[in-house]
Amino acid sequence: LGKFNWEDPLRLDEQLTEDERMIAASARSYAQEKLQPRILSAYENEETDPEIFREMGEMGLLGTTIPEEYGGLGAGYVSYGLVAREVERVDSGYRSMMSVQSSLVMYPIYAYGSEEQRQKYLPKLSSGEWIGCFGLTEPDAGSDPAGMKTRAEKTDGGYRLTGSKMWISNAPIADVFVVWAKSEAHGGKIRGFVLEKGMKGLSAPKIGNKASLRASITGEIVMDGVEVGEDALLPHVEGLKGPFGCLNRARYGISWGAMGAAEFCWHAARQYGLDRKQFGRPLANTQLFQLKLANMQTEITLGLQASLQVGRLMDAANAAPEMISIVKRNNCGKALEIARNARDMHGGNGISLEFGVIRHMVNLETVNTYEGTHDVHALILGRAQTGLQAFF
Ligand code: TGC
Ligand code: FAD
Repeated sequence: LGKFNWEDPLRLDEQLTEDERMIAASARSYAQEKLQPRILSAYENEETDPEIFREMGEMGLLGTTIPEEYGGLGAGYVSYGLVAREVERVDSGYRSMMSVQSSLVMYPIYAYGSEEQRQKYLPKLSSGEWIGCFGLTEPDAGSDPAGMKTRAEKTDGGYRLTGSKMWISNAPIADVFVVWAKSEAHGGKIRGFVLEKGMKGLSAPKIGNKASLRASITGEIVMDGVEVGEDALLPHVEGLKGPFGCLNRARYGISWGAMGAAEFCWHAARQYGLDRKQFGRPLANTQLFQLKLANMQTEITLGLQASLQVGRLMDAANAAPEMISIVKRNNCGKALEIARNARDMHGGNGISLEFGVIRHMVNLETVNTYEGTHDVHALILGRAQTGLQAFF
C-alpha cells in the first residue's frame, strides 16, 4: 500500500516533470521570501509596487510560455499554472499583475503581432521593465464584450481610437496598453491595438476604494481620439476570438491560482484548529472542524488534478475552451467557499488581516467575477451540452 500525504493526497508532485518541479520551487521561494512579507502593508494601504514586475521578470515569472528568443521562459502551460498557484498562495492581486502581463499582454503580441511588435515589446515586458494592461471591459460591456462601444476610425497613416475601458488591472501604471475596439476599416470587426503611455488623448485614472484585490492597481482607460500608426494594429487576428484566445490562457492560470489561495486558507484553518483550544480540547478535535478540513482537502485535490489535466492538454495544443470554463468556474467557486469557511473557523481572529484568510476571501470575490463570472461560465457549459444559447 502507498503512503498518504495529507498535503498532496493524489501526489500531484509525482506527476510533474523535473523542470516543472524546479520552476514551481523557484516561484514558491520568491513568493514566500519576497512577496509574503510585503502583502499586509500593500493590502492595507492599497499600494502596488511596480518593482514587483522587475523582480518577477528577473525570476523568469513573466511570459513563462513565451519562447526564449523573445525573453520568455519557453516553458509549458503546466509550469505557468504552477507559478500562478505559488504567487496566488500569497495574494490574488500579485497573481493578477503577473497573469495580465503574461497571458493578456505578452501572449496577444506574440500570437497576433508582427515580428516588429514582438521584437519591440516582448523582451521589455518579460523583464518587467515595461508593465502591460489589457482593455476589453467597458462601463456598459462586461459579460457581453461584443457590446463594446470603443471605435477605431481610419486616418491617413493609421487609426483614431475613441472610447473608454473600465476595471483594467495595471492600467494606471502601464507602459503598454493592449486594447480592443470595433474598427470601421475592418467592417466593424473587433481588432486589437497596442497603445503606449504618453500618447495624446490617452489616460488611465485609478479606481479607488476597492475592498478586494487591493494590492493590484486597477483603473480605467480613457481614449479621447488617440491617434496611432498602422503599426499599432495587431495584424493577425480579428473578431472576438482575439481577446478570447488570451482569456483562455489567463482563465486557465486562474484555475491554478485560486487553488493556491485556497491551499493557504486550508492550511491556516488546520493549524489554527490544532493550536486553538475550546471546551478543553483543540478545535481540530471536533467532528465539525474535521468535516470542513476534509471538504477543503477534497475540493483542492480534485481542482488541482483537473487543472493539471487541462494544462497537459494545453501543452499538447489539444484543450477546448469549455474545459477551461470548467476549471475556472469550479476552482474559483470552490476556493471562495473554502476561504469563507476558513474565515469562520478562525472565529473572531478570522476578521483580522493579520491571519490572511479574510484578505483571500475578499480577493476571491473578484477572482470569481473577472475573466467570465461564475454564472457566465455556467452558461458557456450549458450551451455546449444543449446547443441552446441562454445568454439572451
Ligand atoms: P460567441 O458567439 O460565443 O463567440 C464569438 C467568437 O469568438 C469565438 N470564441 C472563442 N475563441 C477562442 N476561445 C474562446 N474561449 C472563445 N469563445 C468564443 C467564437 O468561436 C466566435 O468566433 P467567430 O470566428 O465565429 O466569430 O460570442 P458571444 O458574444 O455569444 O460570447 C458570449 C460569452 C458570454 C461566452 C463571452 O462574451 C464571454 O466569455 N464573456 C465573459 C467576458 C470576459 O471574460 N471578460 C473578461 C475581461 S478581461 C479580465 O477580466 C481580466 S482580469 C485579469 C486579472 O486581473 O487577472
Ligand atoms: P455584468 O456583466 O454586469 O454582470 C453582473 C452580474 O450579472 C453577474 O453576476 C453576472 O454573472 C450576471 N450576468 C451577466 N450576464 C448574464 C446573463 N446573460 N445571464 C445571467 N446572468 C448574467 N476587464 C478587462 O478587460 N481587463 C482587466 O484587466 C480587468 N481586470 C479587472 C480587475 C478587477 C479588480 C475587476 C473587479 C474586474 C476586472 N475586469 C477586467 C472586468 C471583469 O472582467 C468584469 O467585471 C467581468 O467580466 C464582469 O463584467 P461586469 O462587471 O460588467 O458585470
